[in-house]
Amino acid sequence: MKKTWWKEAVVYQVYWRSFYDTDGDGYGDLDGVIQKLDYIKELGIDVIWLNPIYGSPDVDNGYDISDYRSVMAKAGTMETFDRLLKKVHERGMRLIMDLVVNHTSDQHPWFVESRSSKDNPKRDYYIWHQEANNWRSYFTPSTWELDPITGEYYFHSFATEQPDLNWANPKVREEVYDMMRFWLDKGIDGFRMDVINLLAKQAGFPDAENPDVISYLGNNPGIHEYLQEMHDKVLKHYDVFTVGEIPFVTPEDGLLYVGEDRGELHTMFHFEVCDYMAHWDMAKFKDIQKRWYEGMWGKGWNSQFLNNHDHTRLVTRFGNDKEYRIESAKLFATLLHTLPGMPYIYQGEEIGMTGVRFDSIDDYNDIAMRNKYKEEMEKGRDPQEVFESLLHLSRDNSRTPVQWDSSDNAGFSSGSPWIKINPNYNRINVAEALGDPNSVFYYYKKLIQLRKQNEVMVYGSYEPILEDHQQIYAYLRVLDDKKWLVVLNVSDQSTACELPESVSSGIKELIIGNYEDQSNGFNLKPYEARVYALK
Ligand code: TEU
Repeated sequence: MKKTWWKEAVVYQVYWRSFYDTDGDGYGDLDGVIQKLDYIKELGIDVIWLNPIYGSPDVDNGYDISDYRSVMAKAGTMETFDRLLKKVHERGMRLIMDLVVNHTSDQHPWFVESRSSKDNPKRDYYIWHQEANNWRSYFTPSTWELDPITGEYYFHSFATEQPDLNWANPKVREEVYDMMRFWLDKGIDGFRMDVINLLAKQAGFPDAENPDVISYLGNNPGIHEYLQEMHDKVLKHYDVFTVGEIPFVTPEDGLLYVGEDRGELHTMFHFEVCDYMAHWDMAKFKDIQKRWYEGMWGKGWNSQFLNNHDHTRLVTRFGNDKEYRIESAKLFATLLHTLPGMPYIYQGEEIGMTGVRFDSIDDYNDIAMRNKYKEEMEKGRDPQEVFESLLHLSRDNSRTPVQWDSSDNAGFSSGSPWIKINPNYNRINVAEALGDPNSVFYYYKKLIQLRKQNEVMVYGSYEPILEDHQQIYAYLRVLDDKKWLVVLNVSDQSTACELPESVSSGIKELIIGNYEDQSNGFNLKPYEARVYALK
């Protein structure tokens, strides 16, 4: 197994607009990230993933880019960014940026030109058809929008304000590669690549048998050639790290993107958990982990995340954010850091922040949710029923501002926050966590330290035990003479855990646990997590 710095790294995702506001406009900003770098360093983070900061009308919170070589005013200036990058490096951390090149904003000059006439030189920077097929987009009932200027339809995998770039056009590819060099030459350490497996489109755009299963948007012929060209023309010339956001794949497909001999990406996120497990499903989760381990281990590198800016906070979605918020937050932290693959921590996860539930659709900002609400309302459905059906998975659930302390606006902003703050900020906040040696924060910090001190957590094999148990998730991690046992009671009930004699007889010492007392043997308390070193 090739050992590398990035395989050993822990990544912290900064959704800057909800991180820390220094100018009182109600949005977080890059100066705010600078001011909190020591906090991130204290946690033990190696890599910061910064969500898009580029010029944008902000229809999809920065994922609709109108100027790839600028910083949107809400975030700051290019000078602020340069200072941020310098200070990240001064602290021995790395910074990766969000690369969003499947689509641009409809305000991007390329699109403004492309739509202006059928014979504009940039017409083929985007995808124009005379007829629409039956495909759905992520955010709208159709992937096609009729443009009145030329009477043709343009293609968009997401919102109508996010027209897809035409990657079949070599001029588009060269424009993107040139932009990537602009940021890499500034010294960034790599990219998180937004829906990077959508770049290639199905030849001929045939109607789908079932347009509601939108996997036709991804993994089409040509995608690997694009990524190998990107690697060959840009990425291999820099010491960088790349993680692809890759929905709709099996481990075998995934390996084609991150196989160590592929010359494409270093690692990836799949979405089998966060796009398809609305609630915790032990059997499904164990199956996912087993398939991805067996499919990729020793050939490619996987990533592990349980929430991000698109998926509601893990303690609300998979844990218990009421009676067992602390315990379940620590349990899932243990899971995240002891499974094979790179752990990604989403801002606020390290203090056990919970998913928010607002009272009205007007409190929600997310274009995905607002579009879906509108679409369902147009079918004549009951407004309250539609609203409630969208609450659990709304992306805004995890986008509320980081709760720094119990002062006004949770210490996030002196202005009016762009989105409401979770009302529980007075008891769940960073200041409280830093003042409590038993907080979720220090538990994450210890797990991260353990990863740095014990290669078995990174390079150890993954050997599940008690595979049919519905409450207990247990597995071994083995590297050379190091053997660790992870035992997790993913339930709100005390659960007896009968370990195989060959395992229980080998227990040497407790490495970390989320309860003080382990005196009741293997009758695990609600959401109890334990990691042991075995002889
Ligand atoms: O997300 C793509 C994607 O897979 C998400 O649509 C996710 O599956 C879905 O939102 C689950 O609710 C990326 C970005 O992370 C997202 O914020 C952007 O809106 C999207 O691409 C378009 O750029």
